[in-house]
Amino acid sequence: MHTSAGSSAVCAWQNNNKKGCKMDNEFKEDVLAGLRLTQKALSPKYFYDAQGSKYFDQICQLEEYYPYRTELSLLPEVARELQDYFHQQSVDSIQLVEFGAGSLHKVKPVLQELKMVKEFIAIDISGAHLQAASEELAEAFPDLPIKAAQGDFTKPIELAPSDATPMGFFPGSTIGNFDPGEALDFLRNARTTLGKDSYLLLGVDTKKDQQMLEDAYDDSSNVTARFNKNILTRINRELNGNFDLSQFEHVAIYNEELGRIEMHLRSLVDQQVTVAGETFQFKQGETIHTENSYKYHPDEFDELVTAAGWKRECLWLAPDAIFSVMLLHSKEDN
Ligand code: AVI
Repeated sequence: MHTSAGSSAVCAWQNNNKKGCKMDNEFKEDVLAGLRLTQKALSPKYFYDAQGSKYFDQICQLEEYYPYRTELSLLPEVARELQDYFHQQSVDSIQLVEFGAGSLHKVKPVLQELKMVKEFIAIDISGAHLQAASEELAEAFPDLPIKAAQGDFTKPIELAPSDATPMGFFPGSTIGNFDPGEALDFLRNARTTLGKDSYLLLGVDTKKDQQMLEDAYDDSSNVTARFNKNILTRINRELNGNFDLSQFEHVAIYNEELGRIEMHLRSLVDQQVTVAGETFQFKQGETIHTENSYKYHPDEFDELVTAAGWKRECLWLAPDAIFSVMLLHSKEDN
C-alpha cells in the first residue's frame, strides 16, 4: 500500500497551481470584484467550505435532487461495460483521476467493478473534506494506492508518471457549473493533464421538464437555500462581512434560452453591506448571481467534446434520458 509519511493510508499533497495564501487573497479579490459588478455575482466554487460541502452532501440525499441518485444508479453498469471495453482495447491498467472529488461517493461503484484501476488520484478545492473522504475510501479499498490533492482542478495539473492508462472522472454534472466557454477550457485542460491516449468519464445533466429542474434546485426542505446562503456566512467569517442572512432569499429559476438553472440570492430590502472594509448597496429585489447549472442534450454537448479534441466513445442514458454519462477518448498528441 502507498502511504504518506504519517500514519494515514492516503498520501496528501497540495497542488503547485494553488497555495494557501494565494487562495485566501484570491477569495477576497474575487468576492470584491463580483460585488462591484452591475449584476452582482459570486463564483460557485466558493460554496464548498467545510459547511458548504456538508450541505451539498445533504442536497444529494434529497428526493427532488435527481442528478445524484440517477448517476449513482447508472455507474455500476457503466463500470462493468468499461471493463469489457478496455479489455477489447488491450488496456489492462488504469490510473483513475477524479476532478472535484468532494465526498468520493461516486468513485466507489467504479472501483468495485473496474478491477483494472491500479491507482486513484482525487483532486478537490476543499482539502479537509477530501482528506477525510480519502481516508474512508482507503478503508474500503485497502490495496489501492490513493492520493488526495488540494487544488484547482480546472487548471492543467502535472500527474506523477505512470505506466497505467490515465482516465479522468468528472461525475455529478459539475461541468454544468461552468459557462460553455469554461467547460471547453476544462475539457482542453483535462486533455493536457491526462495526456495522449487517455480517457475521460463524464456525468452530464440533460435538458428536461422545467418543473423537475426547478424543484431540484429549490427543494421543499430548504437545504439548497441554506447551501446558497452559506456563501454569505463564509464571506462574513473570512472577509469580515456583515451580511444579514435573514434579509436575503434563495432563488432558483430555469433560464430556457440559455439552457441553465440560475441560483441567486435576492435582497428583501434596500440595504448596505460591508465586506473587507468596502461598502455595497443593494436595492430591494436586486440579486447576487451565485451559480449556473447548464443542461445539455448529448449532441449539443458533443460539440464541446469535439472542439476540445476529445471523441465520444460511449454514451449511457438514464431512463427518460434524465441524466447522461459518457466516455471520451483523446487519441492524438496534445
Ligand atoms: C455540483 N453541482 C453539479 C451541483 C449542480 O447540480 O449544479 C451544485 C448544486 N447547486 C445546487 N444544488 C446542487
